[in-house]
Amino acid sequence: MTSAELIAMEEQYGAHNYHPLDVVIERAQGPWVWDVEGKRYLDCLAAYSAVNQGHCHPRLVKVMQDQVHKLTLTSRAFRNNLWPLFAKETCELLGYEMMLPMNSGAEAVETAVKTARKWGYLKKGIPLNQAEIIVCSGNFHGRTTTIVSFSDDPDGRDYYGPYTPGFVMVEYGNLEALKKAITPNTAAFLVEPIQGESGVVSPPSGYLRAAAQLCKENNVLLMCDEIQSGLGRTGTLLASEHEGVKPDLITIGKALSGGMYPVSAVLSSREILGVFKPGTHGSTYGGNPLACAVSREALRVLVEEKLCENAAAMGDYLINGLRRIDTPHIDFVRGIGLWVGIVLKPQAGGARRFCVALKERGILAKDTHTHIIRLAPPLVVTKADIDWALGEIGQVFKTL
Ligand code: IF1
Repeated sequence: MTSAELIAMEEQYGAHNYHPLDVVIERAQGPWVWDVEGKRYLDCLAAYSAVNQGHCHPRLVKVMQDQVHKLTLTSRAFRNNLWPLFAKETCELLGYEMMLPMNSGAEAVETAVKTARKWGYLKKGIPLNQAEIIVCSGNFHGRTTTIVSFSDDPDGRDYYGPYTPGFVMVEYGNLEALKKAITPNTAAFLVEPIQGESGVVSPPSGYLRAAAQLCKENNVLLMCDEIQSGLGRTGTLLASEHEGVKPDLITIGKALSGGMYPVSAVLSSREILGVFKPGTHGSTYGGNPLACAVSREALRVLVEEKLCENAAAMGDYLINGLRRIDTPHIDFVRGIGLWVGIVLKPQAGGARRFCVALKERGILAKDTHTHIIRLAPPLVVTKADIDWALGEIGQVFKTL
């Protein structure tokens, strides 16, 4: 079937909760994808950083294939031989004592919210049902009814009420606002070290470090959502490392399985995750052996192929190259590691038309917040790939 036929079918039978670019992808390898007509594109979204290791990484494909013949799901009613190893290796790699496995990112964030509340009542002594969690403006943590309850994005939030209470929003990057919002009932501060959906927005330097200190002084848990920022994207295993911060709790997902399968987790201390007793939380697929097998390998690939280092080096190279593009349309380029936002001037006519033009030239990128082109290729991209992409991007800015 042709792209046009498949697009028409999707529009007829698929709910319209997305507005994808009109490219119908059929296969992929590393940072490259091919559409049904055989045209090749450089994937500069990497499935929102889920395929940091590159598409269809041979080691991940092999592990998936091998494990699928052996054991895929036991449920947590019984033990499996891989969950202990996945838990131990992930805790050791990221420096935490304990881990709770889920599937989607939203489920990991829900787990973090539950952890904070329960810790607040059982350990901090907050009066029952009074716990508050502080969140940031511009946040994106997922799409469950509770999570959209503390979003300020009208598209993601409107008409899904009644909303879950217990969340207080402060301006992202504003330390004074955070200080003012903390009360004796504050259980946790939930924050993305860098905001993806807002167009790769870093808070002022020192913010996360000072926030961590504030949390410590007030016995408030610092919970960092590293689902998108973590696992190499910014040039380090966790984005919070850039500020020398070790959060009390982190959520990870996306690249945890290298795009093979939804796997997410919450990592924290024994003291904090110890609030969960048998029967108080769980998931049918959480910690399943197929997920454990592929995620163990996905983490090994990150480390052994030095993908953090490559993200840092290639990210600098990409950002510098973009800053040299001579065009009236670009206001400025920002980013960290291989996570880059090209912020266009208002008169450029919006980022979407640039993304459509980039697609025509073989580059897949996603616009965000109207005026920002986001580039976040798999961390396996090479200097040659980026040189080629810079040439094409330069041409797009010349012709539009
Ligand atoms: C969509 C954004 C990216 C996340 C953080 C939790 C989740 C996400 C920091 C939930 C998910 C995605 C999902 C995707 C769009 C997207 C996104 F633009 F909306 F913000 F990546 F930039 N925490 N991010 O970024 O994880 O439940 O989806 O596994 O269309 O919803 P999930």
